[in-house]
Amino acid sequence: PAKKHAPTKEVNFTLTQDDIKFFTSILPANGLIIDNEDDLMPYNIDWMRKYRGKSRLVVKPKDTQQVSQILKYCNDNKLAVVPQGGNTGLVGGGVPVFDEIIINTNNLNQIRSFDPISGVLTCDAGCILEVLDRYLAERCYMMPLDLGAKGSCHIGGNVATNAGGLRLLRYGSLHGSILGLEAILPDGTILDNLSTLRKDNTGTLGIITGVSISTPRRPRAVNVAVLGINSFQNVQKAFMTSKDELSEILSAFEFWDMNALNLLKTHNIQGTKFPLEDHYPFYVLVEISGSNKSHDDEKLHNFLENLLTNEIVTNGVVAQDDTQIARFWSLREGIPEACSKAGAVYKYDISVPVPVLYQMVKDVRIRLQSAGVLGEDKLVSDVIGYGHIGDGNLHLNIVANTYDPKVTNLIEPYVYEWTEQHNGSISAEHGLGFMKAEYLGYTKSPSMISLMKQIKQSIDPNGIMNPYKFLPTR
Ligand code: FAD
Ligand code: 2HG
Ligand code: ZN
Repeated sequence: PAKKHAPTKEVNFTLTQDDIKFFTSILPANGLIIDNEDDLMPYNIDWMRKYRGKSRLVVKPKDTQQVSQILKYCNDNKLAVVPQGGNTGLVGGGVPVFDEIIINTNNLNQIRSFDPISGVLTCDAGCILEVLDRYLAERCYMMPLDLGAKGSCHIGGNVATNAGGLRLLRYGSLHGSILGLEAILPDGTILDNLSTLRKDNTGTLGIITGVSISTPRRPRAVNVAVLGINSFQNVQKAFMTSKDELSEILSAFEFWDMNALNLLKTHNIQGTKFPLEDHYPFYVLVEISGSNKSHDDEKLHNFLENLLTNEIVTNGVVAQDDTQIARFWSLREGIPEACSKAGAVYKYDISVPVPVLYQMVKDVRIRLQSAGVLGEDKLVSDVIGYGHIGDGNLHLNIVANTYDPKVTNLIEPYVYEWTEQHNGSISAEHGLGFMKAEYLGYTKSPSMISLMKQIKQSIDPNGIMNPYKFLPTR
């Protein structure tokens, strides 16, 4: 992609025969990939196909000791590394920029313990989120986070990015549920349960190998409604009403716009059958989770009736069974996939006060239209707004045929400046990664950045750990 401030390579890396000898001596044949371009490709390129590195080596350690040995060797020999989980990150944090060695957590996939009384789960960092949730479901518990990438992302990657997701509204920030971490520092030191590492959410200070997490009891009664709404003003009113009327059973409040719906239909995501027939400017998915099905469903029905009577929503439907609940959710969760089908997608993940949240989408549309790049057969085909209203988190997706510097320059730094002017954050939940490293100044003060650089320097003096990410290089 076009980068205004492309980094220059800082840490040299030439894979020698001695290096290969070392890695093959500690890892089994299925624990590493060397120099096979086809096999390396899925690890070198990110989910959006936007960031592509040229690593010649992927290592897949199977335990903490191996991660420690690998990092010690890399540090001693000044070999740069990038930690990688499920590679579903959306800011280019988990793929190499140049030829850094990829340390992938696929083989760190053991559940270590679960205590059914406290609900505390301890597991390897490479466990897949959905696998953990299924394991917990059998024991009447659940993971305190859920996101569209659950089938691939690893809990270590979730913790490293402090992923938000679809139920942050109910269960809070993931870091609030993390009780302890096991992590390896760049020099190979194993830190066991060091609580200060709770704030190591960048993947630039160490590699998480184990996670201890407090999990909530799985609610017995869950239901979902989808609403069709005519204005963003009314989306906000519906949110306020949901807090009033659903209060303790409210577990998600998500929105998307009509453009997102059109894209879902165009790409027929999951054989999309939409619950509401007409097209509305905005859609909202409300989820409730409680313990008394008939009582909770009655609350949801009353809530919907109240919204309809007061003309806050134009239409609405409540799911009739678990299959419908899953189908409603698959619409919301399918939007990133639909956006990625067109060829290229510019993703911005911003926090702003809810009243101005959708204004960003409108302003970007106007800007791209005035520049003559938005429309059918133009560089940009669509500008989509969706996200987690409950958390004041907008996902702005700009759908294009290809990543083009002309488009990039129209959007960046415009989007970041807009966010700053509206007292927001340029990185609500996806992290900074490679994408936003040079823009950290929009979110943090110079003194804060300087302190962060000092911390990084003291823990990773050779700069081997995920270089070019998170912190500005200049
Ligand atoms: P990767 O992509 O592999 O890595 C992400 C970052 O973490 C990189 O910087 C990497 O170096 C670092 N890292 C990975 N593992 C470790 C480790 N063990 N130790 C140290 N650092 C590590 N995010 C949200 O917040 N909310 C959402 O709702 C959401 N929905 C998504 C939906 C889709 C369809 C997709 C594709 C992504 C979504 N994401 C969402 C992005 C989200 O950040 C990731 O899905 C997830 O948290 C990353 O996990 P991963 O294992 O794939 O990490
Ligand atoms: C979501 O909420 C994810 O679906 C992905 O955070 C958002 O792709 C995006 O922009
Ligand atoms: Zn999100």
